[in-house]
Amino acid sequence: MAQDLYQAPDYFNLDELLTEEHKLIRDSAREWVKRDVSPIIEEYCQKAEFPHQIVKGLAEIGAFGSYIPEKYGGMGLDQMSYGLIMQELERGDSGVRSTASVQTSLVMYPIYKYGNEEQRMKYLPKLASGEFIGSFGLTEPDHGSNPGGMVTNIKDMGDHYLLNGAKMWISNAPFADVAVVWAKNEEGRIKGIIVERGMEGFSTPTTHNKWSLRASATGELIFDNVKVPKENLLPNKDGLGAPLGCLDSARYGIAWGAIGAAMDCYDTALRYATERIQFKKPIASYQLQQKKLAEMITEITKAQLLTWRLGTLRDEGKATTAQISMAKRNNVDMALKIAREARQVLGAMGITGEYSIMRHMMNLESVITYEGTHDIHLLITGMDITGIPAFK
Ligand code: TGC
Ligand code: FAD
Repeated sequence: MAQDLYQAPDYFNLDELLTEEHKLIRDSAREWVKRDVSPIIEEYCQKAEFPHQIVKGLAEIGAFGSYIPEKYGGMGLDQMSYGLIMQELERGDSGVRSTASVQTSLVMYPIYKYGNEEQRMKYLPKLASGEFIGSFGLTEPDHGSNPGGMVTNIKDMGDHYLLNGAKMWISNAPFADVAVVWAKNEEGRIKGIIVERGMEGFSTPTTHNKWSLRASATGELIFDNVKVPKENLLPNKDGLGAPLGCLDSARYGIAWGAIGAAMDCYDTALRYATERIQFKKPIASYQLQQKKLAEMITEITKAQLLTWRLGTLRDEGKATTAQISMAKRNNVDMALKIAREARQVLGAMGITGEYSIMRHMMNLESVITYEGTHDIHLLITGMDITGIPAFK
């Protein structure tokens, strides 16, 4: 990749709405991405390999457990800070943000929120430091948008649970040390259970040949009569609401992350347009290119304002599932459209790994699908405003 010359756009002076601490946290994540992610990420994407060497740095900048209390190894930060870190990580690469959002919102959060004190003390500090990497198993081969139909199940065997079933499309699965897995008990009630690598009958095959999120490892979680100790069951919540509660947190992070990807595409296209000469003038001097750039910064600014407000509501404990869903849907869609436009501004150069745009564009095709597809989020808004669920 060409040298990282990124300058973050802030058209409506949103920095003035952030505290000094927010800016410090954001800037240290930004510097880390510039120093430790940008120089290597293209190579790892091309190789379709997760860059394990970034795990320590992710832990150091507070990307693992940003808002989990310090007692458990987290950073005890507010939601705005968590969002800003996710924005900076996805500015580097959606796969890097994915690793952090799964670890924080989908693994540490359920253990913190639904687990008991022993489970918190056993797992959270190791996940916060990056000694353990976690994964979250909700999606199944036959149950993606409809996780409530899952067939993965646990049977109470007296001194342990017997776990059977399979999860698919699971981020971090191929090397995760622990997995928070959602399964039905004999009464058909959904429960969360912590499965550890090495348990007999538990395997995690890698999903190959992805054109998207190539620097993030994706795989399956297969459970063939896995004996899971009783103490690994998350005791404090059950039902579909338990995993959906984790998704609120992860979708919130994605709403911020997508802005990061969009800002990087816009910044790259703006610089390129001012430097690239055609017909003896910079292409930025042509109205068609200006229209593209003007629309991009407008959409980014609208998303920044929406998401800053969402962060404020979340810090006040008032953000609803439907508000988070709208921000995830809007921002990812916005980022994907900007990536496509920005790629065109770069002409043929836009398809190469010299620039980050094509990589963002391909990554965003996953981001618009996971954590609820664009369509599912439209239906969540539809249900919220009409009171009528149109999923079924
Ligand atoms: P529904 O009947 O609406 O709800 C079932 C129960 O859940 C409760 N509930 C919530 N509770 C807490 N937080 C929320 N956000 C909640 N939303 C709903 C609800 O009150 C109800 O409770 P109860 O007590 O009555 O049982 O459920 P439904 O089956 O009709 O489904 C609704 C729908 C379609 C919106 C939901 O299933 C959905 O969101 N589907 C999308 C699936 C999805 O997003 N999967 C993501 C998998 S994880 C992932 O993609 C990670 S990618 C990570 C990365 O790499 O970054
Ligand atoms: P489907 O549910 O089969 O949907 C296919 C199409 O039908 C979509 O366009 C959808 O919008 C549409 N559709 C479905 N239902 C309706 C409806 N009622 N009305 C209208 N249209 C509908 N999952 C995890 O549990 N953990 C992870 O860590 C994880 N990581 C992922 C990483 C990657 C790279 C990817 C691509 C996915 C990941 N997922 C993960 C899975 C992801 O959450 C699912 O792919 C997603 O929820 C959609 O499910 P599906 O792919 O089975 O699509």
